[in-house]
Amino acid sequence: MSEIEEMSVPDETAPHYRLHGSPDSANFVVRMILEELGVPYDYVPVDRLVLEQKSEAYRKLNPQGLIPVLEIEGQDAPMFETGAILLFLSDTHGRLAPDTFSSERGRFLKWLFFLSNTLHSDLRISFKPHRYLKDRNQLDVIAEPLMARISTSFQQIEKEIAATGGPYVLGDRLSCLDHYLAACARWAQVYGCCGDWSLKATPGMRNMLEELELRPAVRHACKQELIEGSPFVTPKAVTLPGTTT
Ligand SMILES: N[C@@H](CCC(=O)N[C@@H](CS)C(=O)NCC(=O)O)C(=O)O
Repeated sequence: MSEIEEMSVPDETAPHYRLHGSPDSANFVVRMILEELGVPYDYVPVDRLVLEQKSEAYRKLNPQGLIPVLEIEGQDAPMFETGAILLFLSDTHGRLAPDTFSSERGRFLKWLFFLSNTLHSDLRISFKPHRYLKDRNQLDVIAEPLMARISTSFQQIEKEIAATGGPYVLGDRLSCLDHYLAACARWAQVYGCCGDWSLKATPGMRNMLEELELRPAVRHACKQELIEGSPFVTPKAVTLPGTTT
């Protein structure tokens, strides 16, 4: 059975999931993984235009007022933090992450935390830099060093792909790292406001993104997230009012 066929087998024993999100926000990563795993889930739209994520009701799910949240049947609290959700889903379904005691586990974990703590966190600043400045006119102060940090992070992953021989971050094995990285590459190209970043200097990553775009689960997730065309290699922003990361 090919990997793509294998991805579409539904897991009948999966707990019930409710994903809260808004088009092309971090829930996109979680949705790609749910689609890859072939597990059923409900989707609860959060209207960012009216700042629904900051409402009292939503903050009961995530006190930070951030998207996404995944409610999981059998868990005693809703989950937030994209990286944690990916780890939970991959481990629960035994796919898209190396097993706990495998020799690749440490490598997987360090890159998952790197994506979450460093790359995604820096990207968040680049999407809304004014939140980190007293004065909007001070954007120049952080724009260049921030973009340098983001480019360096992508370069570090590019080097890892070269070291493992690719095509994926872990080498020949697809994992949720690839989906998380792909979304970061997408957002860096369409939503950053501190300078241009492109795939020109990361050919290994570009190759992985080209493959990922063809996966039925990824294409289905994009459709649900209102993402049109090539999501990662030549991405276009979702123009729905209120949609930015
Ligand atoms: N560290 C969080 C970051 C989540 C995040 O940045 N969410 C954005 C959407 S992509 C959000 O909720 N933005 C709305 C806001 O800041 O009010 C995670 O990994 O889940």
